[in-house]
Amino acid sequence: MQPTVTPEAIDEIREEALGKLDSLEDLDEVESWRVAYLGRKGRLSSILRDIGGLPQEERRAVGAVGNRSRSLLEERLSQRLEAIKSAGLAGLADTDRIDVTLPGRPIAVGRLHPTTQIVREICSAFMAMGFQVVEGPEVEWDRYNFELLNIPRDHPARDMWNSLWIDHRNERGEHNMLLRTHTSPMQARVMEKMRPPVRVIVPGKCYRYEATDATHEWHFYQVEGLAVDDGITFADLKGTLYEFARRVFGSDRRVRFRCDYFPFVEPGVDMSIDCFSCQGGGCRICRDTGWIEIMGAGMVHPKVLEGVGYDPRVYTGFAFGLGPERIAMLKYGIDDIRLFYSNDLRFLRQF
Ligand code: YSA
Repeated sequence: MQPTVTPEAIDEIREEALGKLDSLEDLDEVESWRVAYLGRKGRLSSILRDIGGLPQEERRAVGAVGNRSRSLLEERLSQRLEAIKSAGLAGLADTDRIDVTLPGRPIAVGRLHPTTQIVREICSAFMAMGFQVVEGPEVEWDRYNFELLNIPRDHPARDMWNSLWIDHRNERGEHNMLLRTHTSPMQARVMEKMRPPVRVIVPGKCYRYEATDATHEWHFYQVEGLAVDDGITFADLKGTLYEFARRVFGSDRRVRFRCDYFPFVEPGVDMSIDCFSCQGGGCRICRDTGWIEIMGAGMVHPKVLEGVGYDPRVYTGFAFGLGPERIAMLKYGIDDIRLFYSNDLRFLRQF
């Protein structure tokens, strides 16, 4: 087919394009105009492609008209773009302008949960005394949570730990998996893997099927401690726990040890700190005792040592399990443990 490109046709397209250019008002409209005339399939570009098909003698003259027209349209296009951009800025209301010298808006920064903070503080106090931190599973076998701790199936001592059982049974049809009720199962797990000397602390979450009140949650943290070696005595236990209390609470707070029963220690004790709220006088928080219990402890029972293959005639040890939330309550004067996990930012922001 004969090409229809003539200088007149080029002039017509150019004039049409120029005629529209001044009425374009924004960058989108300018872009559409560019595509319509100068784009790969635009009207001017398309017609100029036909120049190659013209006879030799016409090609040069028509080509010159075409190139001039393209250059002119490109030049006017960039002038129009500039005009629109500066008119746009001038037209902006003061509120739309960006003042790059203004200070940035502060980014809301999160913080560590108070339990995490106190767990770290407790771990640091024991690490400074030579303990190493280990962690273990929150879903535990009956064997570790009870049996290896000298609490056989159907032993009444199991009632001390109201348990949340998992629907998993052994070959005799008995439940054998639960959410750990304390961090003590890690005593057996650690001793199975390590030979003495052992000095570990185990922070982690525990779960109990029990009613909540100001000092009891159904899920809470514990930090377990275990030290086993030849020649460890009850004096080491007391010395370590007094030093811990001094580091966390300062030397002014009063500490009380009392005999207590745990099947996996002999002898067993609990340790309490004088109540922050009534200074020992008795109130709702301490249940009128003047003391708040923060941990159970004792000398590791020979049966527990035997159960993991340690010779109790050679090795002795002490262990303890403390409640970080109770320690935070005593340290910061928090009167209800349920505040820790109720997600109230007014409480959490204070730490
Ligand atoms: C005892 C002797 C050892 O050789 C080693 C560890 C232990 C502790 C034992 N395993 C235990 O769980 N004892 S306990 O039931 O008295 O809990 C220990 C601490 O956990 C308590 O003193 C308290 O601080 C915290 N605790 C217990 N139940 C809680 C709780 N904190 C919040 N809510 C609960 N429901």
